[in-house]
Amino acid sequence: MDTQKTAFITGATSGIGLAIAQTFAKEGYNLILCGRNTDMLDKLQTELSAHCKVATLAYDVRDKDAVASSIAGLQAPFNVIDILINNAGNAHGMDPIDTGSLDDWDAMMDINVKGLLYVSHAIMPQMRDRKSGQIINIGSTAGKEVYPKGNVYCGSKHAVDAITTGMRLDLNPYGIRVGAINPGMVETNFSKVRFKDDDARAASVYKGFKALQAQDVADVVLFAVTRPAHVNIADLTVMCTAQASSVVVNKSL
Ligand code: 8X3
Repeated sequence: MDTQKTAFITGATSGIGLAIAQTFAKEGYNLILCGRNTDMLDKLQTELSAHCKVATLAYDVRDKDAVASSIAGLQAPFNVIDILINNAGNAHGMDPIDTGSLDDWDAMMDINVKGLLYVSHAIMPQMRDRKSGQIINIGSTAGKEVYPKGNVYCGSKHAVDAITTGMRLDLNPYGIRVGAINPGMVETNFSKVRFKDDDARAASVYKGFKALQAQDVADVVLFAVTRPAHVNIADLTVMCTAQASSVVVNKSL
């Protein structure tokens, strides 16, 4: 990289976000890493500082005041954010719509949708004023199709899909690149969270085939941010070879 860019990554302490942080660090991006797990944020800051400058922000993305004040409080060089990776998000529960849990629904809409908006709201104005920047929202195949019992999770990811398009339209006058990377099944702690620490049920999701790994998605995100300035990866879906749709997965490969 000729000039050192700064990337802001939400949900950076595990899974896809962690892989993006580690990948970007090795490429020399300065990093602002966000998450709730302060121990992991401290550990990452120590580890990744060997490669780049690292700032950490510990907040719950659902807390709009904490999001706004912690981003407003960033000092140089972290107050100029070139790349925003809206990665934080999860599934909570997998129930038919008529028996779904309100707490699960709140968590998914608050984190996957409103959290993304709160963070973006705090960062988009500086990109607009500088007339440069890149925003990548980590969507999902669940934002492209709806599968049985996916209901509200799919709804939250469809919202991410629509919001990504809205951002691209409204930020177009300012030369800001906006795109979504939509992974299919990725073997992280995603299912462990979805199934509330039922390890056996979570492990069964990825049995019998080779799912995407977090690093596979991080590689795609790195590809998106290393394109020339006139190229915007607007909408990219990535699945493992065994997966053809949300419900068609070949477990005999
Ligand atoms: C994760 C993909 O199919 O587990 O966003 O919902 S899926």
